[in-house]
Amino acid sequence: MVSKILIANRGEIALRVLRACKELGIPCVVVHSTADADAMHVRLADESVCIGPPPSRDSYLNIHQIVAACEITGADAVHPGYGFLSENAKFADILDAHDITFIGPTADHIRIMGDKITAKTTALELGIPVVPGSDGEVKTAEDAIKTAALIGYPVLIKATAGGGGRGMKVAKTEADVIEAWSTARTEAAAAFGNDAVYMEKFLSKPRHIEIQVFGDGEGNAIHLGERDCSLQRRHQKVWEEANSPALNVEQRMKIGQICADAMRKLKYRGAGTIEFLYENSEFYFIEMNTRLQVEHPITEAITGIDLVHEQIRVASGRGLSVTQEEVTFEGHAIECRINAEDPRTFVPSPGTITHFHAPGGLGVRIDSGAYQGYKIPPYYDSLIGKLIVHGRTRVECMMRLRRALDEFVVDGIKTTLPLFQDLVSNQDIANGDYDIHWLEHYLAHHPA
Ligand code: MV4
Repeated sequence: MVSKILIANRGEIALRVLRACKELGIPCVVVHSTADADAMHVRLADESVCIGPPPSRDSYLNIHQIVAACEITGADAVHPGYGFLSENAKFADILDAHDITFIGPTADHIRIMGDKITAKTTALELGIPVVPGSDGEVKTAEDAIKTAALIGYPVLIKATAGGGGRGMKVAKTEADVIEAWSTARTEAAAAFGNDAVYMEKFLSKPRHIEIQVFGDGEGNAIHLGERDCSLQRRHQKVWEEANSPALNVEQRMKIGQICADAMRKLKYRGAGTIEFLYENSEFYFIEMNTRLQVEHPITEAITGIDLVHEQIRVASGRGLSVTQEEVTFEGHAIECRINAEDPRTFVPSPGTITHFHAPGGLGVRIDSGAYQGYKIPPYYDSLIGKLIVHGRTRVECMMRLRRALDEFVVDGIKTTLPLFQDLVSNQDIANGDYDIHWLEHYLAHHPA
């Protein structure tokens, strides 16, 4: 049983986890860098430990400092949030060796999904549909030509150690494929210290749809439907929704059950997200994330299930609080990521928030550690909060979102709020008619 949780993260997700701990009556400790001494979650935590200077590698990524903070405070579990050490198998192993519970999957499952070739092979074996492509690594130039001819052009070459869009090369014809393969390998070796690459059919206009899964580590697993995360810029999600405007209930239940069955076979533990590209009514697995995701609140909104409570339950050996039959999907939810950035160029805009007023009312949730007078440090990502809106229908959700955006005031810094004002009134968005390229195309054609 988990008796005291150390939160190894910062910002809105540290606050999110802290709220779950407080509701469950579990004492919690936060660790923070010197740059985050004034953060909201540090004020609200039962205990806090300063673990180092601002750079992440000296603080939020410093495993030894975090383990020491557990020992000093008597924390017997760590919630890693997202980013930082959340998908670091070595960290999970080290906590295990210290008899500290990692609130997440096993180190082995993190490792399997962290290597994209192994992840894809595993997905295929578990019955999940994958993108047509090479059988594992493409090791030679001849192999690259042969595989591409079999798949059909265009093809995409991806680094096994990449993920999230890093280390990809397109080859449109046989004339390009050797150079693309060779460049991909060189860049992968330099970026990740691993030159293994694989090849896939390039899907030209897919949506990005991901399935939320949850396992108890003992062979029980459920799915919590999907999120459509197609609206992104440079692999940074901007707006996410659940359900996807592209799916009907039969499609949702079919892909969801495939994913839940796969997680049962894997004996997966904790929260996971299975990422798909979706094109011409077909799902194609690309990657699995073995952590809680930024956009988890839209799933919470439509299912009523607190995903962090579930993570803590499972980590404590108490299993899931619901069966698949008990999971229902009610209405529609949208999340807007409020970043301290220019709303057109996305250039970071750190500094002091001189005025802050968050919207409220029925169906409106704000996950943010921001407050009037808060100084956003320049060292970390620029997410300052999330606006999550829920309605009985997608139309009601959009009406409520427009109203909530009108109430939202953040002064003193630039934020992405004006972009959402534009998107909420856009006809394609109203129709749910967008793919992974839509936002970049829109921004190119709608300068400030
Ligand atoms: C692809 C693809 C098209 N075809 N794979 C980018 C992030 C990484 N998770 C996988 N990515 C892609 N893989 C095939 N076979 C297009 C992308 C892609 C993308 C995927 C999801 C969300 C946004 C994206 C933006 C550009 C490219």
